[in-house]
Amino acid sequence: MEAAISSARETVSADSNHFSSRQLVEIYRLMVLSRCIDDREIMLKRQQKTFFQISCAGHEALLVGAALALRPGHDWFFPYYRDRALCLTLGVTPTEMLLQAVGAATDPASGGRQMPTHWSSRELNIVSTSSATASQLLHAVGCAEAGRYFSLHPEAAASTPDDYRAFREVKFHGDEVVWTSLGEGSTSQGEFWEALNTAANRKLPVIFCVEDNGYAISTPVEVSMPGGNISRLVANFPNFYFAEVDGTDPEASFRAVQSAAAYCRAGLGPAFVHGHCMRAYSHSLSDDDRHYRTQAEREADALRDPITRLRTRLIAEEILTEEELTALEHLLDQEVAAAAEHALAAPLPLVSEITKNVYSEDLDPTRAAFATERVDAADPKPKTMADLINTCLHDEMRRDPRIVVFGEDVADASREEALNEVKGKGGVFKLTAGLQTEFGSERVFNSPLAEANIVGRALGYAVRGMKPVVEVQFFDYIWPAMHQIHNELSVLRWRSNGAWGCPAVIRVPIGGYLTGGSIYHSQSGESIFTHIPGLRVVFPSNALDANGLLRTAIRCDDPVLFLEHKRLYRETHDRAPYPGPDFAIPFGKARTVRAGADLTIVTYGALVPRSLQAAERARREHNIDVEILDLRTLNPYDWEAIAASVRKTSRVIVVHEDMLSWGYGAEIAARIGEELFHSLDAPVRRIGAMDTFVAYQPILEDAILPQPETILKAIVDMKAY
Ligand SMILES: Cc1ncc(C[n+]2csc(CCOP(=O)(O)OP(=O)(O)O)c2C)c(N)n1
Ligand SMILES: [Mg+2]
Repeated sequence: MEAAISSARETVSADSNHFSSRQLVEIYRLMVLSRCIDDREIMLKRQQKTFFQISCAGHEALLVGAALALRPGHDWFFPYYRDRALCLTLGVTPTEMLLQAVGAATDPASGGRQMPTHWSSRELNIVSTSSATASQLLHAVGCAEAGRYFSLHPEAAASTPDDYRAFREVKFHGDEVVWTSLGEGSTSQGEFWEALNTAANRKLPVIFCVEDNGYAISTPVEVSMPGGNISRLVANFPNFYFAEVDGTDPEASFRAVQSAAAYCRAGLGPAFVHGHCMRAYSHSLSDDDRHYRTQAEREADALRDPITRLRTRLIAEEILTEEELTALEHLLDQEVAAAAEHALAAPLPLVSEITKNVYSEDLDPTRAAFATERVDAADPKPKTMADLINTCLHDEMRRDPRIVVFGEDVADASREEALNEVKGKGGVFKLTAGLQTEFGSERVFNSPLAEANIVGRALGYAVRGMKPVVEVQFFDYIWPAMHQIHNELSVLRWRSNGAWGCPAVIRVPIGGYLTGGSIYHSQSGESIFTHIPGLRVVFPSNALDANGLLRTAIRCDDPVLFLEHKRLYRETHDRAPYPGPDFAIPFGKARTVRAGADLTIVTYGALVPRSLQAAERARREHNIDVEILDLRTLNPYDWEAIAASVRKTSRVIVVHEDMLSWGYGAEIAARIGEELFHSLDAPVRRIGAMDTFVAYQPILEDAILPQPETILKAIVDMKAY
């Protein structure tokens, strides 16, 4: 079969106008092979030997045509679940597909973690995709940007044993295109429009292929979009090559994608290929389209089945006889049956390996190598947290040419010429000030005002081996990116069983105590992110920690959410001199802010200085000696330090700014209760904000957020318990 695919590719590419008889037969073989795998999977599902099925049936012609116009292992692919015929033509084997269907340990795409048809192959540049409709489009955009960056800066591809680059191989050719596809229903997602926006604006070599089968499960196309035709809606996007084709015709599909790829390779911009397919089966095996489509409609659609159409043509043009076709189909069915037997005999995944690849198996950010000494700076003047974050970004960008910084308003000035006359913006909090001026607009640039766009593109950059250090302007507005963070960034490594990783850094100003910050500029919510496996969460409380932890975040191989408390950015009490360009702090190591014998406070962020104030007063006014632990990183967190301190003091309060209920403290308190019960002389206490929003009027804000007085009162109560 591999020989047949490559001969189809060679012969098709040699003559792009019309397929020869031999080419048509090879295409038919691929289309039928795809259908045979679907049919075999359906049978296996009915026998309860597999657990889910969704088919390519009706999309085969478009996808075989498309794949023959592209280059496996050279171009990049962000497909969706219907793209079996595409992946088959690119080189994924029937056995590999069936290994995923049965959930085998040897399923090369995911090791039994993802449903069937969730494609992934490092060798073929097929990046693992999720089930979420349309989120892969932004990854394709970032991937194309990274490809362009490496071709302009090949030196950035160099590796080093000292950081994530040791594990992030870089492949680029300079003329690769990025394929991404979706159903017509999924064009309603905001991420579709966000992806088109950036691809058009930056003239990126991305082919967006809409596989229009007229339905999104049971919702017909005219309900999904005004006018019922996506080509009409996108027609005014600048810089695009557009093609609308009969996706049941492999020849028309091939020509459209070939022209699209040529346009992209020439650097003219992205392409939009709209293929009209049909759905030969119901949406998936969990759906029955007889419940919402009339028989007449289904029969009319069946007349457009691409396999029937090509079969009829092969007979009409006397390329193959009915008997020869039947024999070929039988052979393909046998080949797939053999692949299924192989898959059913394959080893199953080990329960003991469930947590493998949640995080990088290669580079542990808690390791001692990240504990480096600070060096004495020429300038001993203490710097603020804002200064030392900015300095760290400068240092790391000098050291690592793979770092790009983007987000809303992070550039000094998008209109570069303005910088001859003006100082530059560099972020609404000025944390990225001067980066564009020093490193140029290719490495530091403003994104559109769209948070999913920022995080989704970051994933695309990271899978190509780059290090995006992006900014979400306010924690309060991280929610549009939540889908990308939760369903993509954090899970990419696990779902591909370690084949892909996404070591991006997302910097986010967080928190209240701003006097007037109100509901939408004061939010906390870190526990929502510590609840996501695969994501490191960092929350420094002072300038020195922010510098050292950001360096570890940038050099490590996991995705990191780096939370920066706005109120701490320019405080005087938490300053420190510049610690040198290699100062790093390992994750998962708490800092003892104040040693004490009577009671432990476990805290982080803006509650560190407030707890310290309370502890000083407890000492002075009540002779209570409080120990304060600053966790510094929330995932991982330093359980050993907590346990050692609680064993010593036997009393503990967990203090945070976020709301009390279901907050970060609930987890820590529960674990202390479970594991340190016999060391406790009093129940574990928690202090957090009221279970409400943060109000604008300062007297309300003061009452809503925890204050030193609240902490002091709890200390005194606890001691008396
Ligand atoms: C973000 C998201 N919402 C909902 C779903 C559930 N879902 C899976 S496929 C689908 C319909 C997709 O229709 P379309 O884009 O036309 O693709 P088709 O399946 O028809 O090829 C829906 C609603 C999902 N997977 N992801
Ligand atoms: Mg559809």
